[in-house]
Amino acid sequence: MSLDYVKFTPGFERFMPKEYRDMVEHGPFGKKVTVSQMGSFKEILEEHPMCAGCAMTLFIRLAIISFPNPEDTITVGTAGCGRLAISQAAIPFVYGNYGDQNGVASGLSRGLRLRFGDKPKDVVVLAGDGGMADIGFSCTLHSWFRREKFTTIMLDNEVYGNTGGQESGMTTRGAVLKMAPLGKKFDKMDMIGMAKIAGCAYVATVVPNNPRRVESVIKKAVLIAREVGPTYIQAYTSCNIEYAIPTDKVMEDAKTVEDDRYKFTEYVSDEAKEYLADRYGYKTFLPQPTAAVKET
Ligand SMILES: Cc1ncc(C[n+]2csc(CCOP(=O)(O)OP(=O)(O)O)c2C)c(N)n1
Ligand code: SF4
Repeated sequence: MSLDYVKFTPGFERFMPKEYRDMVEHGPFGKKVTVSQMGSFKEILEEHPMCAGCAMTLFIRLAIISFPNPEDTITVGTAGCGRLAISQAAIPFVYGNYGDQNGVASGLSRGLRLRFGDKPKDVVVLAGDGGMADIGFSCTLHSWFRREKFTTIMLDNEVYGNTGGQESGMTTRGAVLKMAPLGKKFDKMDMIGMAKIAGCAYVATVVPNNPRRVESVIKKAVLIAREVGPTYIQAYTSCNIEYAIPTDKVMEDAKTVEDDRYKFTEYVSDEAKEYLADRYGYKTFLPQPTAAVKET
């Protein structure tokens, strides 16, 4: 985990596979790339076996491009569709039992801090709504209550996509799915509210059809998790298969859902605001001068 693992051993350049040479020469490691430059550099995640048009894949690509230091980042995941793509990425991916991702990430993050001290090594959990809010719920919540310093990103497709359409706690009330034919009887879980109560220093909701916004929230979440506390991003990443969304309408659906019930929200704790402003120059978080009171 450093720039060294994406460098050639002198004298071996020409023996390396083309994919590897491309990654070293045209990849994002050690450079600052942005989502606006997509298509002009070799991405850490390019090939994957997910369904055509899957919004989750687009979101994962955007998220990985947005990592502030990809060469110093470890992703953690679990069973579910997302791992099929994340495990193809050219950065380390830790895969445990279904639902234990925030427990694994807690140990990993602590271990990396002991081993590398002040040099930031970012730990980012990327997992589905079932893995995070259902079977992994206690691991998720307890990691936040313990104020573990890493980022948790929910790939919220509002269904168990990988196993063919069971309802999850994040499915909306009334939704009819292949394996929930009578419609879900309970409300979508308020993981955003729970993240705030449990002590996350940064909490945001986002959809993938606004790449610059995705980039902005991922960067802030990862930077804050380095020193301030846990951060949580909940991303609407529709499952076009289980919700029968035509491939060419996936982004349209994301926009409709965003306008309707998945609006962009961002919560930044005061400590996190101060940290982002002081350490990383986020001027919007600097205290604003109060307007002079006009004397009458
Ligand atoms: C302990 C355990 N129970 C069940 C499974 C089967 N399983 C694999 S993926 C999955 C559901 C995934 O749903 P979600 O976490 O929402 O992710 P998605 O596939 O929708 O992205 C289940 C139940 C498993 N792998 N391990
Ligand atoms: S089943 Fe759904 S979430 Fe999974 S890869 Fe296919 S479209 Fe994406």
